[in-house]
Amino acid sequence: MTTPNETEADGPAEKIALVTGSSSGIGAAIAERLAADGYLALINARSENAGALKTRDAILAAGHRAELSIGSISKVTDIRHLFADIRERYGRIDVLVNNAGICPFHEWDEVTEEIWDITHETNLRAGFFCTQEAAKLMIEKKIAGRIMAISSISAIKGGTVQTHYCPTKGGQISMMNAFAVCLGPHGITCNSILPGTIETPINAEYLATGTNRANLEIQTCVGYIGQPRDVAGIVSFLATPEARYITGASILVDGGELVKHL
Ligand code: RM4
Repeated sequence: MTTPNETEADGPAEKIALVTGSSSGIGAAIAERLAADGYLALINARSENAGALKTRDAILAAGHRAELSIGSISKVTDIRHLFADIRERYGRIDVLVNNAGICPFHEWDEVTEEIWDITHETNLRAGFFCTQEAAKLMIEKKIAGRIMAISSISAIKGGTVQTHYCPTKGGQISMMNAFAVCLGPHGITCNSILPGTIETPINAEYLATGTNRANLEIQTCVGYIGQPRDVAGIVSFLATPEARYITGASILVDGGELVKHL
């Protein structure tokens, strides 16, 4: 049996990393970081929007490689199209970061079936079927790949306006754990990253409201809110051969929010 990450791929030497939802925020920072690490970063967004173009152009301007991989991942058929395109264009995938996510803030008694469904489709179901497609291609090409989910501290900690969102984040962890068991024999690792509050468009309005920012800052050990690059660093490490023995792990990147009891 080959040692994980020592398998030889039969595709081109170029390594491919797909980051779902990478037109802004944490996803964009991850794509930039993986491109800086030498991957051809595939920027995914629902449509060829300004953010996706900006992310790609920033990577190219830095002298690294990126291409757009546009397509919705909310329906399983769309996901299969996206991966068929990746297979045709590159013939391989080395890293999949299941990052796409939404967090429509709503009080628990205002959550409708539609809000529940779209949150679960985007945050959990899409990650499952992207992982299924990526893993098939990795196994076929004998690639000791890396699969990650950008979960959240909210998988563990409740949030007043996140009752529908928290279970999607918990689900991502158990899903990565289950995939870690299935894919470990192929040298593929599956891990979850749990960011705390990170400054991104998803929470820009929330952070700008009243004392929300100050309240969140004080909840951390370090006294400030994290930046997208703080999450990109751990993704970068998990993608390396040095991280071959880390699988089924849940890694907090929260400025110590979870351990600080006020
Ligand atoms: C996170 C966590 C953060 C919030 C985001 C939108 O997973 O709960 O505090 O800013 O969701």
